[in-house]
Amino acid sequence: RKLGVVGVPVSKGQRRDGTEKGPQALRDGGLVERLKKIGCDVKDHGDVNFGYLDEDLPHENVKNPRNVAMGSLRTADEVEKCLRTEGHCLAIGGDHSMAIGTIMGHARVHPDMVVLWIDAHADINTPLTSDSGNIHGMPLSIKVDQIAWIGLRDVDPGERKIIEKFGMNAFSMHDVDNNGIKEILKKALDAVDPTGTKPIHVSFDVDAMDPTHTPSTGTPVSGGLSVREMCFIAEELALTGRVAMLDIAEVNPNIGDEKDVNQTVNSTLDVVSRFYGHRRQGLFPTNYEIP
Ligand code: DIR
Ligand code: MN
Ligand code: MN
Ligand code: MN
Repeated sequence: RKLGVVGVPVSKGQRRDGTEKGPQALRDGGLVERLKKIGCDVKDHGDVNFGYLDEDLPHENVKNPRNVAMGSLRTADEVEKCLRTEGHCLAIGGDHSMAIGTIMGHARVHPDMVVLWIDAHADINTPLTSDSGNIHGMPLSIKVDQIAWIGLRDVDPGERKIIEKFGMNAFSMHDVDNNGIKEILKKALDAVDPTGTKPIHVSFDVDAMDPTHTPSTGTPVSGGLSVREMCFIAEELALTGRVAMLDIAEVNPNIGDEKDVNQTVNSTLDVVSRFYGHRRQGLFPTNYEIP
């Protein structure tokens, strides 16, 4: 199957440098080779230009508003082009403000798409509810019923208030512990796509996983999803055949030592390949015969 890769090297959506190196770390970890090996016809579009303005004063409490906004528009254009040519787009970031552009680009191509946000954080702050002023905590400020979360365990008071006020579909680690990942994934999918017909946008912040698997990330929170639970999510979603777009956010090679970075990249790539058909039960190429 055809798949385009777009690098989104943004780091101005949060306070730590390093996520701009996420796309290269994932490529160096063998992303494209791994996808080709499982039969994907991969085209790497390279990185979106995140050339930064030097002067970017905060707007109220929001940090780097111009840089993030300009990069997001370029991201949206590149994602739109990719989806129109390859039909499937994998966006590798970059902090999670990358999703402003990827969702914008995706929505231009599939206005009926729904979002599964897999993250320790809800990222639905607005400039009014945000304590940090970091845009990576705000990319979802516009969506209401086309989104479900899985993996939450660090939700700000204003975010919780928004979720309850609008009756949004937020599944925390408590829910995963209570019902198991299979049931929670089903609930999340039923909530956003009851007819099972819509294009799916998966936005995967690697801090959704436990920091033992993905230590090199800016805001780790203990008690996260295991690689096994993430692999299950990815395999099940791959079986729907409807994942049009996948974001990988918040890999930060500046955090931790070399071992931490390798661990983070490898756990992430193990999951990514499951989104594209690499099943734990095993695979064989078409026409393969036992020798
Ligand atoms: C926090 C942290 N809720 C904020 N958000 C993070 O800054 O708005 N998102 N880390 O991934
Ligand atoms: Mn291109
Ligand atoms: Mn996030
Ligand atoms: Mn997060």
